Amino acid sequence: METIIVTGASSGFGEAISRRFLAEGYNVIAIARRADRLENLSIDYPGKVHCLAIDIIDKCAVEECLSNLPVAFNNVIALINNAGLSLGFGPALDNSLTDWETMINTNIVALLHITKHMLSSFKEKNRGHIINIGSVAAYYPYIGSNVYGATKAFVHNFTLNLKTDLEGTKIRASCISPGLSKTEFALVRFKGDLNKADSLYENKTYLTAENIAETVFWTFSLPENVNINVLEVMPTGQSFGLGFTKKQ
Ligand code: NDP
Ligand code: 8X3
Repeated sequence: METIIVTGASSGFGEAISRRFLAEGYNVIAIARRADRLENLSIDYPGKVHCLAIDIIDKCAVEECLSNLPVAFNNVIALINNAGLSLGFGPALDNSLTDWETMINTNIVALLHITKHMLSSFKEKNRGHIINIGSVAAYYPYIGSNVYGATKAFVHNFTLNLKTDLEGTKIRASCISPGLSKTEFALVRFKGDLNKADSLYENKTYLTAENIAETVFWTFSLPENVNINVLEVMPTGQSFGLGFTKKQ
């Protein structure tokens, strides 16, 4: 059965992307740390979801799990590198180095590790699609984006370089870069402060997880000779940057 790997499948975009592919009949390998959330997917689509409750920063766990996939899930035809996070919203001087390292390790290092692993199997089959979730923060700086924006600039640039190296193969590489979207992203960024998280969306239009799931599925479902390189997707009402003004 054709199988899609989705990282960060326990909430937000990743959960919606998983559900979108499951609704089309694909099997899904759902990766995230929160096992209970992944189990919900599995309950809704019995036999169609292989849950991997792991931290993607843990290279050994990733390697071990992806090298020993059950037969029903070993025909992987797409990898959706979606897991990621932003931590902190202050200017660079106020941010913690630990938070910066966590963002780099999750948004860049872990993404690279999983991609490298799957590339070998895609190369063997001369088939596969790597869809990386970037962000508009890669292109339009705003106060508090600093290292987060830089990690997403890496994701953007890596996707284009990967596509270059895949010339002559049938493997596709795409970067989908969303703007402001209502998921658990802000809650994580504000470290569980629901009021702050909610205030980010006040009086603003935002994308939904389902909007991005649809975009990802469309990118994937185009004929295999078509490669979407980069797609910027913003809510209609968003301008460039988050429009925050720092109090002097
Ligand atoms: P959510 O916080 O809702 O989802 C993030 C997902 O990533 C969760 O499933 C989380 O699972 C998983 N994750 C985070 N760290 C790890 C880890 N170390 N190991 C395994 N899984 C991990 O946010 P979004 O859905 O919004 O975010 C998805 C992606 O979209 C991210 O890359 C984000 O940067 C990007 N993005 C988000 C935008 C937005 O406005 N929401 C806009 C543009 C891009 P768990 O905690 O269970 O491990
Ligand atoms: C996050 C998108 O617009 O909140 O990746 O910076 S935005």
